[in-house]
Amino acid sequence: MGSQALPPGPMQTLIFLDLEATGLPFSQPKVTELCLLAVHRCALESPSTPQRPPPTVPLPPRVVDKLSLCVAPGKNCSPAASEITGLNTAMLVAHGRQHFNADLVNMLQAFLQRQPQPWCLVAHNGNRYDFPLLQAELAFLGLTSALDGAFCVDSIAALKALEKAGSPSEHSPRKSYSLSSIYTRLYGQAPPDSHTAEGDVLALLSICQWRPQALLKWVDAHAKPFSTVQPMYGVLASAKTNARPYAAITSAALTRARDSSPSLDGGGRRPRALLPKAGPGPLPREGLLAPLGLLAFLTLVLAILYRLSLGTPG
Ligand code: DCM
Ligand code: MG
Repeated sequence: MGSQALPPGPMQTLIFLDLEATGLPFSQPKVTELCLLAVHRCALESPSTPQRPPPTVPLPPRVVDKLSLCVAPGKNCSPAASEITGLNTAMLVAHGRQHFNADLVNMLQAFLQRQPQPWCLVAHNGNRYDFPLLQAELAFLGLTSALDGAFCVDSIAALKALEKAGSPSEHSPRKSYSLSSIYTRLYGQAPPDSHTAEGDVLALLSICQWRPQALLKWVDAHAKPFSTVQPMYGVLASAKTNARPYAAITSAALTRARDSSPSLDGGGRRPRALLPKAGPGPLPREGLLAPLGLLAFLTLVLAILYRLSLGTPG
């Protein structure tokens, strides 16, 4: 699906998304927890639960679908990430959590398929964190197109636009648009359970319920195909050759990619090597083997010649 596709029309389902991970983008993070909360647009257009005016925190819609999972990341969490999320790799492994594997991708697809289309993923700072990180995890499995049916928006941009439209005089470029700052500004209290995937998703839903009609209008106008999101970091070229369109990911392909032998460190194969997007990295091991082999061979030849020369009379 290209970015030049026709406008998709009103988004039918908003899927609020939050990822916790091992660290910040420069450390090539891996996901430790994810939560998706699917809400039909009608729940935002005309709330079924009685809503009191701000600063009371809105009640979430009665009808939602929620998927929340912990994931063994396969690498260490940074101290800062562990501190704020309350998760660490040893704990996730001890609890038998599995890697971000093809089963998980299958589950994401099944979750999406239960929602009326078009779907729009909504994440706070999603353009810089959650969406590229999700793409990197998919690329790591060679399943780069798995979520290409979805659209996505960043709620930071949405809330900036909504606050600006609401009170242009109060708009300041230096205002904080972190999730907890917006939540506190709107509702006069800190969001509960910050930096847990579910807590952040519920807080995100709450701020999006502040001006639901305006939010939906903004989302419909700014939703972009998830396929246009670049992975946060690269994977080795061989992974890209495995990329298949969404519709073509057969259950057989998913089975091939599935973890077959969960191991102590959270289970499963290491599908792809990570490759930084920029900057010099270590030489691939295959590239060193040829010159090392040649060197060993020449050393052997020299040793044999030396022995022969010692054994030759005169
Ligand atoms: N993160 C981090 N250090 C911070 C803030 C965030 O390493 N100071 C990483 C770890 C979190 C992830 O970003 O799991 C997502 O952040 P958030 O919990 O705000 O969604
Ligand atoms: Mg979070």
